Amino acid sequence: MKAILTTTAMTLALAAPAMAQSAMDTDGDGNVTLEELQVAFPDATTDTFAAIDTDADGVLSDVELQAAVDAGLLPAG
Ligand SMILES: [Ca+2]
Ligand SMILES: [Ca+2]
Repeated sequence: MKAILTTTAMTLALAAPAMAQSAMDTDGDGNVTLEELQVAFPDATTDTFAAIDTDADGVLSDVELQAAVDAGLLPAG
């Protein structure tokens, strides 16, 4: 799963411009926290966050969010 997500993230990083993150990053620091994720997705849990946070740095990058949408962890748009 992690390898698949990483591969997807790398592919999307080349193919897709930033989209999902900017809407969720309410404080504009360039990363999406669990709290910011839950604003957009109130049903998101810490398990969901951990599954999306593939590099485990505690925040979600645009690449990680795009990969999550692509993997069906989050609804698109
Ligand atoms: Ca933020
Ligand atoms: Ca991360």
